[in-house]
Amino acid sequence: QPGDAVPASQKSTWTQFIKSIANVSGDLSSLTAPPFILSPVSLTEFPAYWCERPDLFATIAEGKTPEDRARRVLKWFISTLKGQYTSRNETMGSEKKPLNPVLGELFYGHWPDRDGRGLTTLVVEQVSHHPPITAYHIANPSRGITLQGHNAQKTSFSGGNIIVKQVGHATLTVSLRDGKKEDYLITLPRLRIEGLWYGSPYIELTESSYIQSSSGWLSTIKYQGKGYFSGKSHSFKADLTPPIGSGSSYRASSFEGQWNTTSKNLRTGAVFTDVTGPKEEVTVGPVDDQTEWESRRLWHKVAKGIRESDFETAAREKGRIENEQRQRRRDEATAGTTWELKHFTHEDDDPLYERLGRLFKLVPPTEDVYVFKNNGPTFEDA
Ligand code: CLR
Repeated sequence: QPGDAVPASQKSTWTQFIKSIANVSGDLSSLTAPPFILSPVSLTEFPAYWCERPDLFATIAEGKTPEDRARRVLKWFISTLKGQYTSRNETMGSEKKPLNPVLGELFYGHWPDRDGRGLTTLVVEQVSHHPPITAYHIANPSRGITLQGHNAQKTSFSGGNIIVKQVGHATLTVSLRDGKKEDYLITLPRLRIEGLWYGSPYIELTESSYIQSSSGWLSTIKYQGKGYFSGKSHSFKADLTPPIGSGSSYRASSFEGQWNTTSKNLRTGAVFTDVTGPKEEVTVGPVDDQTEWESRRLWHKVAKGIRESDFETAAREKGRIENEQRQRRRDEATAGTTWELKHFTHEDDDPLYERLGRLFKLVPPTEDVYVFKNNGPTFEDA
């Protein structure tokens, strides 16, 4: 039944919220949602999903050939999807509305070195508030692997579902033994948020995304949800294809399955991805040691309010943060200054994106980029 998962006292606000989504296109972040759908976690924490299987990230460097590495990048990428897109359903019962980060909000974390895989570090900064844009940098220096990217969303409403187009891209760089580098351009899938009427939203991925390597290997990933009569939810098929013009010495391979459970190599039947086992959440320093710009400290009282169903406190504290932000912007306007980013510099075009884009011609010719200043904190290897 419509509204089944909505607490009785919030049913009418939920209906109103759904209607307001239908009328607002572009940016949902500032819409006021009923309390039951609020998450105590800020969007600046989300880039951590990229590395919750740090071993898979680290072993990309162990690939012996361009094909081998491209396959490992694909395997790592597919293995992150469960965390990225279904973990809120698992921990909070449904997809929720994350806290809308403030400009300059920071999130730091790491995954400790274990069994020689090396330390992996994470630096996230909210680089724009309106529209919300989050930039991140993840690195495993001892393995020579770096992932960097930024994320924004364009939302629309269709057939009762929210459609989210992810704006932005990620690039992954692997340093090879001979001093050369191999680069990957990663584009992001489109999301469809279903189950809204029932008050229990969840994400399905649609259309396709790509992983384009400087070596010429290309992964094309097609996403599909449950069909009307058959098919399983969270399905994908990925084709890994050799460089154009490389002749018959290489052959393409295909992988198929569900990104939230397992998948296999279509030709050999061997297991490709298996995310049924535990993942490793990012390690974050205690709130008391954090600066006032760090996400968990900044949102501490709001998050506590949401967790304890004390929505009055949550709303009051959220209002306080938002007013403070508005005042800051006014002060900057009067002083004729602008907010300075701490860890990233914004550039209008991304030479790496352009170079990889030209190889395959699957993406628009240019996109902007947030370049990491290489000034992250020193992470204690716990
Ligand atoms: C952010 C980047 C991550 C992957 C990811 C997962 C879930 C997405 C989130 C991104 C962006 C914000 C998002 C969220 C799901 C719901 C939420 C689209 C793309 C919107 C703003 C909230 C809608 C409110 C309903 C749940 C009621 O790598």
